[in-house]
Amino acid sequence: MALWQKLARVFGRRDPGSVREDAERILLEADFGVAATEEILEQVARVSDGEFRAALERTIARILTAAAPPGGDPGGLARAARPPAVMLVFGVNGVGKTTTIAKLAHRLAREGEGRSVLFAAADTFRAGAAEQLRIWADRLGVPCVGGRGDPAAVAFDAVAAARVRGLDTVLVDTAGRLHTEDQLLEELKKVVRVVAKQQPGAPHESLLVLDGTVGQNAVHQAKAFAAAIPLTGLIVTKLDGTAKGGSVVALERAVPVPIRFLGTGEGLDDLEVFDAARYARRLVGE
Ligand SMILES: Nc1nc2c(ncn2[C@@H]2O[C@H](COP(=O)(O)OP(=O)(O)OP(=O)(O)O)[C@@H](O)[C@H]2O)c(=O)[nH]1
Ligand SMILES: [Mg+2]
Repeated sequence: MALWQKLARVFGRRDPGSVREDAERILLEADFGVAATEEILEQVARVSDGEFRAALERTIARILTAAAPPGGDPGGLARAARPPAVMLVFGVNGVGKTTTIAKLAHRLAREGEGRSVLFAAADTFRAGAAEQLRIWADRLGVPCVGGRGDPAAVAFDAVAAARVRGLDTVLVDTAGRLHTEDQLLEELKKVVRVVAKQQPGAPHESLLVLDGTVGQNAVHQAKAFAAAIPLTGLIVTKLDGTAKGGSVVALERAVPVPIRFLGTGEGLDDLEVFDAARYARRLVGE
């Protein structure tokens, strides 16, 4: 059931006593989180009965546009004045990093973009991680380097390889898991430092992938990564078949980083450019 269908019943009641409490429960159940829920209820309380729906949609859209994407277009992935553009993809294990990298490469190679991509398998922690990226690389016809050794060294070699081959974009797959979160963040910071020294303007994108079905956990991850690494965008995955789309709003309320893409399935085409107004409309429903 769309959010509005549930909320309309609550707002439509004659007895205003429990309206706020019930509306709050509905929003929290949809993973909006406490901060966004409070902001929404505050805004909605200011309008008269007939305007609830519009106020709800407007407030959600405003939260979702709090951080502006570079160049105003969430789907526009950075280009480098001096190629290659280096795009680092981060996130904890299992959120969809490797799949998202394949989707991004597919998008970049398509007509209109026509960009040449190289994959860097800098997840050298988990056995099998590089192999998974290689399978995507073969399917997409994209070269893939790395797979062993120090992740920062893999990223460095990948940038050098892209220069030699005249390729314009390097997509770096990183580990989602180490023994501790601190260790993981330190390792990723090192990757950032190394490519920044090597290539002017790098990393041109630092994208954090988050699983849209894990609620408050994703908010915690976003805060931890955003505090450690300057991020240029969030990508929220697994939004197909979840009734909990509020997590996207909770995330945007929690960190000042624009949402760039949504993952809506396991296939190469299941990547949507984020559109705040459309998302708010869809989330609220008719
Ligand atoms: N339904 C759905 N599944 C997804 C989506 N994105 C990724 N997946 C699935 O989630 C699982 C994990 O995806 P991976 O791309 O391997 O995730 P990862 O972050 O690289 O995982 P690690 O390398 O283990 O840290 C796979 O089964 C993917 O097919 C999505 O948008 N929707
Ligand atoms: Mg992976």
